[in-house]
Amino acid sequence: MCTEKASTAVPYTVNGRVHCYWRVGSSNSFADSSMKCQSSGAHLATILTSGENAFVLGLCPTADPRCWIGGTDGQTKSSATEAPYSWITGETMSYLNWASGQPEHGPCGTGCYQHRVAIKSTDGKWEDRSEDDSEDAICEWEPKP
Ligand SMILES: [Ca+2]
Repeated sequence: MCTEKASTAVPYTVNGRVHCYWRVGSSNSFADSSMKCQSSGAHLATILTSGENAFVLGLCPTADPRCWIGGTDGQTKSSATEAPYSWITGETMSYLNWASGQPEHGPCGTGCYQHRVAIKSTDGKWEDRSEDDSEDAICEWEPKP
């Protein structure tokens, strides 16, 4: 079922329903990664449980420092405002797995602040990063029952 969206897609069951996940490689900005997922009818992965976090972590190669997931505070990089984080699907960010001291909103250069969420390949903890960072990304698709 999952491979109808991507040849490498693999299933994981969240709250009783199978979701499909795959990695988009070649390193892209958050926006480009998000568009790549959307072009397959998917979205950047949203993580609701520790089990789902561990599964997504398993798809992020340890050769990379981190992979994009679908968390954002909705601010652009020039904004110093720290807004509440949520998932791009509108799902509430209830399960949290921030790395120590994160999110700290950067900085990422002059007038640049971090507002997008990536999962660290080493330990599965989350960091906020600049929207322009080049990272692999994890897409998620929820098939209709
Ligand atoms: Ca950060």
